[in-house]
Order: sequence, then C-alpha cells, then structure tokens
Amino acid sequence: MSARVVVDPITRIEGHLRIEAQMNGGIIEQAYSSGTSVRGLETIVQGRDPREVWAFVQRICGVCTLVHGIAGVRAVEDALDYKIPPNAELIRNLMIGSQYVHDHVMHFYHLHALDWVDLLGSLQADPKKTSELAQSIGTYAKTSPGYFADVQKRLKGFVEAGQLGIFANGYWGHPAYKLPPEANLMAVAHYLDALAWQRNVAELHAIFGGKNPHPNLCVGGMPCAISLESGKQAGTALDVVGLERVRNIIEQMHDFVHQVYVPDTIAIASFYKDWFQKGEGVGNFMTYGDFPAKGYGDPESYLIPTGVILNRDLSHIEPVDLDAEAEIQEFVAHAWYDYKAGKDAGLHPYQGETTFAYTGPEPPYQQLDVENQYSWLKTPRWKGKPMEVGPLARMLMLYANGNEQAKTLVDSTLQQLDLPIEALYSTMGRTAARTLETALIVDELQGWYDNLVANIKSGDVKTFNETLWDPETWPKKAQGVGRMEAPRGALGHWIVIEDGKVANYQAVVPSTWNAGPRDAQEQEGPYEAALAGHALHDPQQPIEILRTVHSFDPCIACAVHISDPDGEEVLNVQVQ
Ligand code: NFE
Ligand code: MG
Repeated sequence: MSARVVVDPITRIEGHLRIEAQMNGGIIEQAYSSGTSVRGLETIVQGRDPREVWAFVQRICGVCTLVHGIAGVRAVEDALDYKIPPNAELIRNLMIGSQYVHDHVMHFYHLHALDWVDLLGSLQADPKKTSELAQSIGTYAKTSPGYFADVQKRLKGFVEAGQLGIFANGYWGHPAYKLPPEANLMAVAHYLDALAWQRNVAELHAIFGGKNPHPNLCVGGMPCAISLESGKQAGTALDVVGLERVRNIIEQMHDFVHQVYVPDTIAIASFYKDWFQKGEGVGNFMTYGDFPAKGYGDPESYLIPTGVILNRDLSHIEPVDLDAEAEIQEFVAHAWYDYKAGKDAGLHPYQGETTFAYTGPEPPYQQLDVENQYSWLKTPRWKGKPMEVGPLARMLMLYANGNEQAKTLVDSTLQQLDLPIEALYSTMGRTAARTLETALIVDELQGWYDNLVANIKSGDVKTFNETLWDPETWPKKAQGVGRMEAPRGALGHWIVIEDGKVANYQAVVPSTWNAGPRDAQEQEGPYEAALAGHALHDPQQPIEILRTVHSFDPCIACAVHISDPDGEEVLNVQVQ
C-alpha cells in the first residue's frame, strides 16, 4: 500500500499545522510539515518607532505570551548598546523562567498527556489502588482514595451525559495506550489540577508586567517601579504585598513541578520505553542561551549556554554567532515566499525579506505540492544545517557543558528508567527533557527572587535606565539582535534601525526551526525527520504522529507569526 496520510489540523497545539505522511506499507517513508496560515507581523513594524515594536511583536503569540516582547526589547537594546539595570534583568529572568514553568506544565498535561493517557481507561481504575500508586511515586498532598474517586465520578458524569467537551476527540481505547487504569486516573486528576494551578502562575506576570497574557515591557528596563514604603506606591504595583505574592507563587510552582510533574513524567515514560527509540530527528541541536547573571551583553554569564551540537556529539560544541551573515539564514525553496535573489537564496535576518508568494492549490485541497512549495514557514538553517531547538537542545547543552544540576537530573532519570544517554534522542526523550528543564529552572527562580529582594533592601530600586530613551541620542544607523531561549527553543529578533525608525525586522522562531519545510538541498526539518520511519497501527487514528509532533510542543502562530484562529474543523484525517 502506498498512501498519503493527512492530518490537518494537528490538534492540541497552538496554530495551524498540517502533516502529510507518505506511507510505504504501514511505515511513514517521508513526512511533510506545513504551516497553513500567515499574517506577517514583521511587515507591520516596518517604519515604526523601535521603542514600541515589542508591543506589536509580542502579539505574534498568545501562548508564549512574553517571549517575543523580550526578544523585541533586547533587539533594540542590543542595537543601541543600551544597558538595563540589574533589577530589570532579574525581573526578566523571573518572568521568562515562570513562562517556562507555565508552558511546560500546560504542554505536558493539556496538550501532550492524552497521547499517552487513555481518558476512558481511567474509568476502570480502583481509586484506592490509584491512591497507593500516587503515594508511591510522589509527595503531592492530594493522594487520598476519596480525591481520585471524586475525579472518576465527575468523569463518569461527563461520559454518561455524552458531554466529553474538551475530551471529545481522543483515540480512546487505541491499543497504543499502555498505562494501567490507575495511572490513567492519576494523570487525569493531575490534568484537572494543573488547569487550576496555572491560573496562579500566570499572576506572576501580572504582578511585574501589569497583566497576562502580554505583560508590559519597555526598552531600557522594566516598567514596574518598586516601592517598599507602604502607602506611597503612587500608581506602581510592586510593593511588599506584590513581592510576597511572587514568593508564594514561586513556592507553588516549585511544589507542583517537583511533587507532580516530574514523578508523573517518569511514571508515564516507564510504560512507553519503546518511545525512547523513536522520533530522533535531525541530530543537530542549537541554543542561543539565556538567563544572564551579569547582563545580556555577557553571554558567558548565561545560565543556559550558547552553542551547536552536531551529529549528537556531546564532546564538542560549536560557537554560534548571531550576527554572522554566513551562519543563520532563512531559505524559502519550499515555502510560499519570494526572495529578490531567487528561491534558492539564503538570507541572514538582517537582510531578511517577507514577501508572500502563495503557489499552492486552491483550498479546499486534497494534497500539498510537496515537490515545490508547501508551507508558510520559512526554513532556517545554521551553516546550511537543520537544527533542533528547545528543551532537549538546552538540556544537552547544559549536560555537555558540565552543568552539575543538569547532569544529576539527566543521569538519575536515565538510571531510574534503566536507559542509556542515547535514549534522549527520541520522542519520549524530548518530552522528558522538557520536564527536567522545568525542574532545573523552577529551582533557579528562588535565587533570582532573593537577589532582587536583596537589591531592594540595600536601597537599589532602579528598574529603568533613561539614558538612551531619546531617539536624538541614537546613531543614524544601528542594528542588533534580541536573542533568548523561549520555552520552545532558540528565538531571535533582528532589527535594523535607520533615522530612529525600523528599517527591517525579522523574527526567526523556535517552531520555525523545528517545523520548517525542506531546504533547497531537500534536507528535512526536525519534525519531518523525526516522523520518518514511524509505523502507524491505524492510519485512521494516527496517534503515533501526534506523539512525535507533540513532543516538540508546536506553536505555529509563532512559526508563521499569525494570530487568527478560525478553527472550525476539529480533526480531519484523510487517507489517500
Ligand atoms: Ni508561540 Fe513560541 C515559544 C516562540 S514558538 S510559542 O516558546 O518564540 O516556537
Ligand atoms: Mg520570521
């Protein structure tokens, strides 16, 4: 049988992603990843005041709500060599770190878990045995048989009323589900708890940035004034009460991650050890680095280092230069864009172009023209090579750099699961790396908070540096890059400023690296490479595709910079 399996849209992600899988027998021979919608925020900011760009580009995405704003202000600060106060750097670290914790927990429970957890399978669970299981793996407060019996009762109510709601479209009962009923019930209970928990976590952004999603930022620092004199805040929010609330939220994040998320990941992974051998991807990994200890301008001080790992060789790290024209380039050979220099050209983001050129079939269509153009995502490459970015890349980079905590987390997890390090290069390895990264970052939050409070107590309440705020002080022409590690991976915004206005702006985004189409040399991107070789048990219920695609945590709004969800279709699997 030679068939094309089409999954469009892939659900439980952000944005519009289509996967086409060319089958050979029951095996995926070639996979094609396509972003199917576009808006073009890079063109919207042309000609604007660079100080307001962050507010536009932050709207690239409502999931990683913060990160494009941070990359946007950093790009301008880099271009102008604009230093920000240490308190602003600490507040940004706290906000970025909590974005990781929020995104990763939500991804695990609400976007990815149901690839592994059979919701309806949990109805057969014995609440008492579920309680014993929960007590054996973690220290979470909620482990009583009554708690699990309540969850099961609620679920039964939904099922009997025929109102599964958010759980309506699963492949329940698929033979690929391997968890015992009790593990299913435990995970479903934590799915519901994580929904309530994430609301509190989002509050941290609101305390520092006024709101969430899309907290307020500013070029030159942070727009939150600090005052510890009660009653004298004069319109500012960050006072004793706010800081105490931040401390409390950090504690809640810490507890949920260590008591629930980490043990659940290991428990679920232990039933799916074969998924540590599938979905390996391109084998190259890249990080831009983030969480400065001594300022953005000192990458040596970043908690997460910068670099490239090639062909899984952890003994050697290549440096990455984000300003070098020959290193990071975007290609459009298989994307619906045109370049003045032609379809085979690669452009560094400073010279990047955003010219739409749709050449695909008229919708509704059966199949994409994968020989030619098939995606709204461009194809980023580092020195011509595809790179996987994201939590796995970061954990490998930390591990290869000898970070003690990363080594302990990775080694102890592999030991518990009785797996070699090579197991990380896989679908489940990617998912486990995301969990371990969250454990690492959630432990850093307290330190940044303590440093911030110590600064304030010593009298340093400065969060904004006004010295370069006036465009009259800027050079006639300047360019810079705002780099960061977004939850889904390396993110860069490149800006060219001329006469105080944006002359060019390009965002190259984590999901573009991972989900982009083939390049002119026909090299697959990470999603495409990871899917090739998968056996599908039932092409009508391609849960295997979902598992591997979800392990990357796709965000297609980021990848093509769109925002308008029209999603009427729930899931359309075509087998042709
Ligand atoms: Ni819209 Fe994003 C993150 C960015 S994309 S989620 O994290 O940047 O991959
Ligand atoms: Mg872009």
